[in-house]
Amino acid sequence: MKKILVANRGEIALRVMKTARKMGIKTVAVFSTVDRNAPHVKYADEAVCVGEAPSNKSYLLGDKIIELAKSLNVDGIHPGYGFLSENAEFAEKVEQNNITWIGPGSKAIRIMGSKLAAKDAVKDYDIPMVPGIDEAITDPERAKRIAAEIGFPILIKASAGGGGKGMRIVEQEKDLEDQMKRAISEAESAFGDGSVFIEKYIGSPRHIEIQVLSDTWGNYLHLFERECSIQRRHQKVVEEAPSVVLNEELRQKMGEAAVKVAKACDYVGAGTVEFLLDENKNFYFLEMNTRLQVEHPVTELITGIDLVEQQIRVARGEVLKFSQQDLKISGHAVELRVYAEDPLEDFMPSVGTLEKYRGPSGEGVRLDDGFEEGMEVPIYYDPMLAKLITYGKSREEAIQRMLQAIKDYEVKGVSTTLPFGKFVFEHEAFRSGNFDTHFVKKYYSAEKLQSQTEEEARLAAIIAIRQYLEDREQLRLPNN
Ligand code: MV4
Repeated sequence: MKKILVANRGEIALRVMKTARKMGIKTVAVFSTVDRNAPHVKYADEAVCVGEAPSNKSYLLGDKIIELAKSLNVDGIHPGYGFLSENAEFAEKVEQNNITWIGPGSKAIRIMGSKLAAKDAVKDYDIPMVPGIDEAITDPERAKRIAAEIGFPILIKASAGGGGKGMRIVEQEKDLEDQMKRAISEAESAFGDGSVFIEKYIGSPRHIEIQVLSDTWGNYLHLFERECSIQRRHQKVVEEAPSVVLNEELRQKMGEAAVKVAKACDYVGAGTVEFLLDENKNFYFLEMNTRLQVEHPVTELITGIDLVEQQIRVARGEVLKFSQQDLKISGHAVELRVYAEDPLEDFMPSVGTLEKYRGPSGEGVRLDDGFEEGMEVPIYYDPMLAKLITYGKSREEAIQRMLQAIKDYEVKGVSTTLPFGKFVFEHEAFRSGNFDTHFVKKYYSAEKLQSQTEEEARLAAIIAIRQYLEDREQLRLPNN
């Protein structure tokens, strides 16, 4: 493989290209008109414009991207995350055009794109599932019987949904029929597929996911877990590896279950198996993400494995050069997603120009970003500016480095989630490890962040005055 095209933008396009370059592979960037001067375009060896700013006129134009790839003699396409990364037809077309798809096969993408198909695929593999049903349901009477069996509250989920879309909690039987009708029509209009199913509602779960990796020769590995419970509206904001709640035994069990899920769909490459972990540390398979995930760096830092390099090697048909026994967790990593959003205004996207943009650096600090000072934050795409990742020998050291890095990060012109990150990393619940997916809802409010910031400013002022008075005393500065 001599040349790869990265069908993406922003930090992930850059991140993929960096590994390609390290491996001696040439890179091709695609870009929309608003991204003409973006870092991923400047970094690439070659770059082509695919279209106008809206994604469906540029980064989502699969056929056009394949044509461009062919005309530039590209050997492989890496889709990053989002956009075309979980589009089975696109993956197929890439391969049909004799270009290597750097991702899992279309079969795995298709199965895992449907929650019911996923449940069906793994059913013979002895994987813990949330109590519930594994087929679409439309009859309210049947739903009532099933709900009575598993017990309220229950959760109605859309088979085609993902990231929490189309989910409804039902507390009692009298609401079930109505909620089910709504869920079906919502799923119908949102996904063009009205299939819904029922599960027991797990009230205070942690979201733990396992990184898996496999080659085309039948070797499957897991690279341990990531803790992703700190999220708001199904958008992750803080991730870490390893999780503080897993012991060796549970880690091994979940890792083995994740590998089985990967085997069940003949998975190839890097993928992620999501689980819920309840208060009693029972885990349940939720879904599999058939792409490189945003939060992959925390896994890279604790394992020393470059996941993009492995994706490329596997796509080239190489055998994985390490086994499960070779993999060890070393140290601890935390990640903060830095969004151009205002944490004081309910995380509204904050558009504008990066009048000042200086990222932190230092020992144990990794910054995956795709922006530069002076750039405008486009309104057309995800407003994530950067991922700030810190590493330490211990969790405490990783957190301390994170807090210092947040302090050192200078952004002017847009609001960011940096102050929110500080709030999380300083919070007692996060520090103690005693939190679940309700962390943000339970502990965060704009008022708390505001008063915390004001209190810090007040203390800083007191310290400055004290220092001034002390200096004046010692230096016998003129008292004017
Ligand atoms: C659940 C659940 C509780 N019980 N399923 C949300 C996104 C989708 N991937 C699955 N999700 C959930 N499924 C049962 N049976 C709670 C969630 C959930 C959640 C899961 C992971 C991370 C954050 C979450 C936030 C709210 C709800």
